[in-house]
Amino acid sequence: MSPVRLSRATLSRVAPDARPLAEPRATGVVHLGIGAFHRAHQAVYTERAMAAAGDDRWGICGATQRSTDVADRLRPQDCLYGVRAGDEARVVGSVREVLVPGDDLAARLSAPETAVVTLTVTERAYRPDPRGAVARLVAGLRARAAADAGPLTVISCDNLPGNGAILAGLVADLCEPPLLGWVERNVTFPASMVDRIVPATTQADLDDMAARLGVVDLGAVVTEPFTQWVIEDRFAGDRPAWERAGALLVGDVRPYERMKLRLLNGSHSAIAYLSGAEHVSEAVSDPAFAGYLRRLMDDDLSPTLEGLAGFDLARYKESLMVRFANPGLRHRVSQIAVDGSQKLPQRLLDPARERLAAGYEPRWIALAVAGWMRYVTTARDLADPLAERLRGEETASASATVDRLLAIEEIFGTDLPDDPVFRELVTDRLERLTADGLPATLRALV
Ligand code: CS2
Repeated sequence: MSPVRLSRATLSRVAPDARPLAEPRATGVVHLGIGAFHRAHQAVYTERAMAAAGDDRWGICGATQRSTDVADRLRPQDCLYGVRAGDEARVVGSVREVLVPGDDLAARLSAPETAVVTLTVTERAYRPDPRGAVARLVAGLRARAAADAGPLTVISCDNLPGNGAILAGLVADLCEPPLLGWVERNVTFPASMVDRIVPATTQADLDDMAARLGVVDLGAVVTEPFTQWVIEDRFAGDRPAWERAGALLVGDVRPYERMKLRLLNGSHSAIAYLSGAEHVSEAVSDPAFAGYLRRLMDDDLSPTLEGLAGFDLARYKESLMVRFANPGLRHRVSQIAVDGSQKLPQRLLDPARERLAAGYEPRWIALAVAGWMRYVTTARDLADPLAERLRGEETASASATVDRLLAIEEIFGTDLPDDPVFRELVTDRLERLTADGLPATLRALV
């Protein structure tokens, strides 16, 4: 492996067609939560937008929430890093700066050149927390109001329905009245739907990137060719020309958001808690499990989607199966299994509710929920903000486990525990999974 590290000074070693498309001269975007997903998604759109529009004001200042790992990797590389999608690898040049906790994020957020803030802070960051990402954002807004630094658009890119409105509500909860008035006049919170599968980078990925670029890149990310970004067109001020990079600016994000959260993320969670596979591609290569996923999507999830007139849903679902099967993406199911208590409601429980209200049994959702219940009672080192309350006796009966977990209102609300159909379905599925295992359960049900 070449010992030379990627940086502006060593870019000449990289093949010309793999060099950055743009070299930003200002920092118009602040991003909270600069992980692999941001680097493979919004940062790529922003770079393409700058190149397409010949507008170099949209460099990104990325902030990390807890660790300094991303900063340690990117700072020595002048914030350059490679993205490989399929067989194509190239260096992305939109990130200009990485801040760690303790750095002056408020200064960036209150700089007049900053016009847009994007966030990928994961679902758990949208729980009230006076020290979390939202609090840091509010501190920045306070500084911006004091500096009278102009309007700002804040775009949540996390997998939550109505993510813009949720964020606006959390911000409002932390603002004192004069600040709240300023925010209402100067800041918008468009909703957005983001999609690109980005597995955590492995050492093998780093080695592969070094071989492709000819320089060592410790910030590399590997992703799939597919990418999608749908943004509610409600900007407070200036913005990158993201539509020139393929983003869709629309009046109403909801139909897209629901479709993606339920079909893609809902299937992902079902895979994570049920399949027992190590990688997503292995799970879907089992015909019985793939058959289950199709029933889940067709019978329980698709009927809950609306506002997609003219959209080829059958084709979308087929494309999801192909994306899941991608053998080049070593997407570990353990990565998806994290924080299930924060993911299940919008992915699987809302559609279950809607099916029940329409008089149908959400049979396949119930199996995925039972899979999650089995997972949280048997997993070691459960990564979930509710871990303490989720853990239970492995030897408890299925109905005792279902009773215990359904009672967690933050996850199941007050309606689902009261619904006898849902309770019975989940208990039946959990009994079968525990007694017979997944293959026999699928043979009996699908
Ligand atoms: C996944 C998502 O980890 C998870 O919960 O379902 O990260 C998924 O890969 C992305 O939303 C795809 O756009």
